[in-house]
Amino acid sequence: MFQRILVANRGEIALRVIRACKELDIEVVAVFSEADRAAPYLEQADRAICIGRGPSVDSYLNRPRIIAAAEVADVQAIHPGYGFLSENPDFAEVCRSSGFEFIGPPHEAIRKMGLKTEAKQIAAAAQVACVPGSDGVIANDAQALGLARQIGFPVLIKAAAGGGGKGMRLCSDERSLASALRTARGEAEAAFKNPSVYLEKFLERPRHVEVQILADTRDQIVHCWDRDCTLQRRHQKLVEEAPASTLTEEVRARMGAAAVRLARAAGYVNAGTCEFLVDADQNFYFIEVNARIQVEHPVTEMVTGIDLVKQQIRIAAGEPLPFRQEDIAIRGHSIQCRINSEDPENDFRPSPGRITGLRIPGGPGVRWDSHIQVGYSVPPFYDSLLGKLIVHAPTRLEAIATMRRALDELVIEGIRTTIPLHRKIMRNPDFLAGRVDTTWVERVWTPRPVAAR
Ligand code: MV4
Repeated sequence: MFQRILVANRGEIALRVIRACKELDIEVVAVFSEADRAAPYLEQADRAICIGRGPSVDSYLNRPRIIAAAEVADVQAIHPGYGFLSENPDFAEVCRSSGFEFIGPPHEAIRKMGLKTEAKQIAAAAQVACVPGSDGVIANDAQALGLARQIGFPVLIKAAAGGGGKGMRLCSDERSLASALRTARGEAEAAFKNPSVYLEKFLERPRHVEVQILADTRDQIVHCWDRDCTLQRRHQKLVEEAPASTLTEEVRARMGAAAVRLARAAGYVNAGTCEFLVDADQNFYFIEVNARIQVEHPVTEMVTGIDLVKQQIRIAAGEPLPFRQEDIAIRGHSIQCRINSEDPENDFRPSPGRITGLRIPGGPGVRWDSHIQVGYSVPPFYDSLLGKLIVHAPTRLEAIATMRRALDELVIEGIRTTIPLHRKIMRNPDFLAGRVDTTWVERVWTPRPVAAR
């Protein structure tokens, strides 16, 4: 096992990795930007090293600085967390070539999964159903038109190097296809330095269900069942649940098996997620792989009892998975609400600033994963996640009741947060009945002028 690990991240996920290291009796080195110098979680690391100025490009995205910190601190491995460099295949490769284990997939697997067209081709070869669409990137307008006519409009044009909803373009008729392709290529080039796009049938109002994977370096691959992440706003998830309550046990088992086949075909190692869209008839279609630990990983931990971050570290150290598929059961139901420093009354405008008061919820079935403290100032440079409120109870309705109670206990003063929105969602009849889809938050919770209703 490693003696010392560097955490190349900040905020709640940095603290989450620090906590896992403590429990594994591994020394942990944090890095921080000048904007995070006073962050209280840094004291929980054994050592903290400044890697540059506030803006991410000068610090958490600055690869030479992070590698230099790893050398100075003499660590054996680097945990990238999520976001920042976590899915950058070049960084993973540089870690390994600099003598540090990258706590994530092999750089070859990250590279393959980063190209959504390649991930889909691997999935299709592994008999995993994909959304009907182009086999690979679009070569020219004529090819796109022929294909769109075949699968039928509306179609969705997606950036091959995109993901997470970035660089998507909806096209509902033949007339606008050429211009939609041109715009999508331009956006893809600007955002990802890669103009390649592919085409898919547009699924109306799908649910977003993902399967958690763990793969060790000895060819053992298991899934840890599923999460429902349908509640999103502008591709930012708001509420996540495990298990996905709308799936039948038969569909759930087939989806897990499909995710394992895909991971095996991709040569995947460490923790990862296979994302699927699910239609009203429970048909599921693979869309992309997330080659990292995800923000929503705690709901899976709560229902399976598996510590995914500790497993990531053990896998990177070459240890075999300590369980088999048949040992992984779902116990009860878990829900996570993402608490952001954003004003839901004002188009979710970021609300950085100083936290002047804080009451953290507790009691049975409640978990609070957060780096914030009273007196802590939320810097303006990074994403707005303040913390994750997670609950676990025997059933979905009991979990919602626990979440309501925990949200009422949670008080964050000094800045605006998404807590009031979550309190309303947890009392909404459509949410209680599971009658939501990926367009629901924007349809129901976006304030519109009265005349437009
Ligand atoms: C889709 C889709 C409908 N049809 N693909 C958005 C995030 C990215 N991972 C995939 N996304 C979508 N892909 C087809 N062929 C609708 C979405 C989508 C969505 C998916 C999951 C959760 C929220 C969403 C919100 C808008 C669009």
